[in-house]
Amino acid sequence: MPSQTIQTSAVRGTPDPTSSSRAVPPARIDLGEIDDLRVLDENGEVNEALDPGLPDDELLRVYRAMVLTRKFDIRMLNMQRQGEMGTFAPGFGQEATQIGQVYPLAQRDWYSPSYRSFGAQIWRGWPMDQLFLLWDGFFEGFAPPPDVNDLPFSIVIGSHVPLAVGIAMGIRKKGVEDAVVVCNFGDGASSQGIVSESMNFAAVFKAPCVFVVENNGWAISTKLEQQSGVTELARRGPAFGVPSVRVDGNDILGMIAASTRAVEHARAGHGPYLIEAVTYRMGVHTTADDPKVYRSDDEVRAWEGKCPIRRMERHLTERGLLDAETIETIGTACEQEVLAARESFRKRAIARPEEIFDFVYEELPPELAAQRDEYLRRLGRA
Ligand SMILES: Cc1ncc(C[n+]2csc(CCOP(=O)(O)OP(=O)(O)O)c2C)c(N)n1
Ligand SMILES: [Mg+2]
Repeated sequence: MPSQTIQTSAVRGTPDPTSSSRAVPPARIDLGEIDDLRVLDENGEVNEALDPGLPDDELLRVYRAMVLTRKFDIRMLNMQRQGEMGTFAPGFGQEATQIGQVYPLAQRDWYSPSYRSFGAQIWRGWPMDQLFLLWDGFFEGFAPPPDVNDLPFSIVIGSHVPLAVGIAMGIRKKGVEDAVVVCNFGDGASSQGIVSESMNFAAVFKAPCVFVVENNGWAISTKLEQQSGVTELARRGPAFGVPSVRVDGNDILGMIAASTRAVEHARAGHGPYLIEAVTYRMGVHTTADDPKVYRSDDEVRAWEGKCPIRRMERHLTERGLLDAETIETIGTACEQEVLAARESFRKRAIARPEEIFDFVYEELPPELAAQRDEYLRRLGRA
């Protein structure tokens, strides 16, 4: 990405000695150079010089992970529309961003995600039946599985970013291992003050934390341009002293190259790194949203041609690793895996309505105890 300058308009209230109508000359802000990264273009062509060079079985593994993510996504949306699932945040279109950001992590590393991250969570080892439980409101869905060093995701946007930096500081202070933390958040979250504070703190104290801002252009119905003075969000990093890269988030190989570079940097003790993954949310913000109200069909159509899965399919077909039959076989196997998880979820999803009284007070106040008794009577359970 070339150096960019912004011209500011005249500063309001600046005294002009010669004329009240003459504006002061606009100030220029030099935003400096930022790396722009794309390995796999929309036609499936690879830039050999930047290719992270994954072996064939790994290429197929990341392709399959993206397909599984999409199958899970579509199934969960159908379940929600049929009344079997709670409100959730689909990730349709952001599969490469998801898988790419956690690809270089080892088991000892940590992941602190926001809510649109089930693709990465599945890659990290979260069973899909547990993720179904989670989105259907069962609290046991939230607990990270044993041996998975993840935090439960955050819905309060930006709130999990300082926690990620805190974990990274803990790793650094203990000084016993070279683990790193990856933390993702959206373009909207990036405007929260706590995200800036976290990046600054991480830079000063060299916390081994990789920040991934998933720039999908929208924070619900708020366009990026309406909430950020700089729309290439990677440009924020250098101001904090955080090396940064802007990557095509629909390019799985670009994402893997960027996150590998960032994780190696943090692991080597050089401190944090910022990845801006430029992507697009193809579907609804959550199942409670209707994006037709605020964005055009043309905008969505323009992104259809950038589909991360289609692009990888073209590339792997060109390499002789996929053909129509294997694409079909992988798709069917992923679908079967999701359906098996749904069966397991259905067995476990036994609602316990009385629980709503259980977790606020250690000892229930008398008026709530009375309400509980009445509620249970009405449910026919007492
Ligand atoms: C602190 C806070 N304010 C407002 C909300 C309501 N809210 C939920 S998602 C969202 C938009 C977030 O957009 P972005 O960070 O770009 O992530 P995306 O949903 O696009 O992945 C908002 C405002 C919230 N969850 N937390
Ligand atoms: Mg967004």
